[in-house]
Amino acid sequence: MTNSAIPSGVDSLQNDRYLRMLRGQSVDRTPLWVMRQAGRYLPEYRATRAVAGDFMSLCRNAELACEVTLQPLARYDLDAAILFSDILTIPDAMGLGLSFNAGEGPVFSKPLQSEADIDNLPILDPTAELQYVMNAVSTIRKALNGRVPLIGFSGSPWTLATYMVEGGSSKQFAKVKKLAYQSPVAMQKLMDNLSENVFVYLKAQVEAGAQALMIFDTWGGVLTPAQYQKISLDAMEKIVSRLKRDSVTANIPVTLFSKGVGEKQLVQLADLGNEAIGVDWTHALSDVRAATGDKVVLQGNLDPCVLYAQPEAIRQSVKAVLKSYGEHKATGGHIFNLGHGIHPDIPPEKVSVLVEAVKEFSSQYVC
Ligand code: 1CP
Repeated sequence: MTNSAIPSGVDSLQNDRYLRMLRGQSVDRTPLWVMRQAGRYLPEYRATRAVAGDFMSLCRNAELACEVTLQPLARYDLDAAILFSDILTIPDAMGLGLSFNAGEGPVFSKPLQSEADIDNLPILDPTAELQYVMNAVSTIRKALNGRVPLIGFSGSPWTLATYMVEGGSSKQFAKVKKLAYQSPVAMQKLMDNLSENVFVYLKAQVEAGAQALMIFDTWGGVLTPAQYQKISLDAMEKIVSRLKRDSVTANIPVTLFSKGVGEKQLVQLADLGNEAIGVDWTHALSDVRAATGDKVVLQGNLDPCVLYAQPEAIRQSVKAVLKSYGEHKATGGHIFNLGHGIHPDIPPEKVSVLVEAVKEFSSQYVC
């Protein structure tokens, strides 16, 4: 399925606030979406997941993946939808044996254990092993019918590598960092393979109907500044430059999100030809804005734990994030989001408080 297969005109965007911000056009208020907006904090998500059986079956079923993508939009006035899928679809398609055990994170039965394992990694055909993701994208795009734009995504090569080498979630990242220090050549081969795979995967998502892209570098912050540059940033730079040189993806806005990195690293991340960067809650948007000089749009950065607070405190925190970014200029800009994904035990009503507060307080800042 390609973009041309989607009836033109049928879905000219009714709400294009998110894309306008990324293109440097004027908006009436700050655009807003919520990382992990479809997920376990919503009872209707838990119900659909139970119908699917398990998490990967939900991702593999285009109709159900579409249903959960649209669930948060039925509750809240959000300005973008994000494909319901996971970053671990790529290593799963490579045959690493992904499973999600109840109450635990992801587990790979065949993690990368040797240089030979890395040498044998394929370049995937996204219209073969990952066709189910593209089916979900085109199904969601049709169902949205132009209501809001659809964001496609991937993990960054480094963040994917952490799961592939550790065999799942990690606290210390000792195995993957050991690989980086002991076998830098093998590490580079892994980054090169994943850069290629992420590029073709994101391009295929655009061909299937994704209107913006985001790369999640969730574990960029566990690297030293030098390694961050050499390993994670370098791989993301290759992907962005491929996307910007390809006629299919050249005009698709790209957001890069490295969680847990310092301000210098955010400045580097803003300099790869991408339109936006994600900012976690450990930074003040005012500092990041001053450091990046309105070069890119900043997305973020309310602490997800603020949603545990009482409604009035949430409203004040939303105000503080908007004020920290400050008044928009012709370049740069702000897309409101959390600084990381919403926690599964947040009452859904708290998200309404957040959304209404962004709508109420943000129009004074935009241009
Ligand atoms: O139902 C369940 O129990 C599964 C929980 C869940 C969900 C809802 C997982 C497993 N993935 C997802 C969906 C998901 N994952 C989305 C959907 C779109 C949305 O935002 O609404 C996205 C964008 C992701 C991306 C993702 N998966 C990231 C990057 C973003 C981030 O949150 O940092 C990462 C690191 C993953 C790995 C992953 N998948 C699932 C879990 C529980 C994890 C994290 C494990 C860990 O902490 O290491």
